[in-house]
Amino acid sequence: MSKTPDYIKYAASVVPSERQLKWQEMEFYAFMHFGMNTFTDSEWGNGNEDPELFNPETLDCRQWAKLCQLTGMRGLILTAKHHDGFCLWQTEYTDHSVRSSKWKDGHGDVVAECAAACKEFGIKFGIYVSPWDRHEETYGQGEPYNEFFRNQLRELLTNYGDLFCVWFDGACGEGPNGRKQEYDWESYYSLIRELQPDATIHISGPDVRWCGNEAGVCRKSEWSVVPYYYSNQELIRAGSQSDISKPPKKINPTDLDLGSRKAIKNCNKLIWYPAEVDVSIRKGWFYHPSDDYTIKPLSKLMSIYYNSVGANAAFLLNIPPMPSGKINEKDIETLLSMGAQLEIDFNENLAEDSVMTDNRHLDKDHTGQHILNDDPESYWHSGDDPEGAELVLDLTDEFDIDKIVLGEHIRTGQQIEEFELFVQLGGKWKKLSEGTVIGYKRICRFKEVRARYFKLVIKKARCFATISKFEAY
Ligand code: FUL
Repeated sequence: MSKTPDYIKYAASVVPSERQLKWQEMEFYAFMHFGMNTFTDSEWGNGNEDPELFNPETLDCRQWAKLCQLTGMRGLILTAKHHDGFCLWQTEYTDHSVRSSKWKDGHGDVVAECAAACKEFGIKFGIYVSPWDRHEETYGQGEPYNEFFRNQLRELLTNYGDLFCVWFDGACGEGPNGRKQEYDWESYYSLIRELQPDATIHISGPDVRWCGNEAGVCRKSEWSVVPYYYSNQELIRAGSQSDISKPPKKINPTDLDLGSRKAIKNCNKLIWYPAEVDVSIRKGWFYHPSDDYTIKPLSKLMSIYYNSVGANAAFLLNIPPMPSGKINEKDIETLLSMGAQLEIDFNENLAEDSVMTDNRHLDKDHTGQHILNDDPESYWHSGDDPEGAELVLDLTDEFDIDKIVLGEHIRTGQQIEEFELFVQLGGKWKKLSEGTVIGYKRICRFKEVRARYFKLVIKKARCFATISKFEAY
């Protein structure tokens, strides 16, 4: 057994927080870009829009939440305030809000309606609040804006029930001659920790990492343990959009590998910073009638799902409601078929009542058989010699299988660096799939086989290997 280098021992010791563990289970959730831009047919407002324009006469947040639920989504994030500064809730700190609109004679509150609808349909609710604010006059003055922003945050964090996340955009289009605001990030974070301790802070925040593009593309290996450097606000801002007239940036090729041995070797601080893939179902983030024919087809959405949720990332899919306050029939149709497809694809886990054997395990409480129950805290542990460890799944009869879902027990860290998956056909093992990261979830897809035995081989791991999920569909 070769000696494990210290930097690998360190990487293996980095574990998720409780709130990150909870967030991992969200897997697939919606973004709702709705606000002033919906009424001006734009993507980035300039902050001078007349609040009177906001008038979603038939706002139906129940329709939004129900659709998310039927699509198999576990949450919804609403743009409570986008870059134009118009607030969808009854804020006390600016009159640039629903209060100054025609809608419900200024008494409406989209955040409240949306939070209530999510509760009713059993999905979690989160908020997007843009730090960049083109309307607010204190923006660029330092502390006065930081105070304003914290005050707005406090309202959102206290008046709308439990939030599963707060999404801070890195985008800023002020340009070199624009107003420059020094955000007091730490004070925003501590307020969130104080008022919503379970909420994860995304993108310009310490808990969930932006995958780096808006095209729905994930890295082949999406590591959860990465250099601390990637949570640097300046770096996130630089990678974010700064000019709406230009297409969104792609992943910088030098940032393709964030967490392999090579990528972390000379790094003295690592963090647990898992990826989220955000993409819009249409061309734009906000609703535009001219985008009605840009709705991504089911095949594209399913492929993004498999390449994000199935590759150790989360999938945040944007669905922009129309000025009426409802979601367009075309989006609904596509999303309902997506929900149905997910139901079909994961209809029955055929590994549930199976037998799992291993060629090594830490102790009698961590054998292969411990994977096959619903308890995520019950798992197989290889012991401290993970390389060459094998798990064999015996379905006890032959079934038609085209997907195996694997997951590490990430509470004890991300350990697996290379794996291979085999099926037994005609008495011989045939390779079906191979990869690097397993992490929280890895869905291995292959051409359907009729088989009884499947084998996972750990080719390389950090200090040990664990598996807490091994499902067959
Ligand atoms: C970007 C923003 O500029 C877009 O308008 C959108 O909100 C997207 C999710 O993030 O940075």
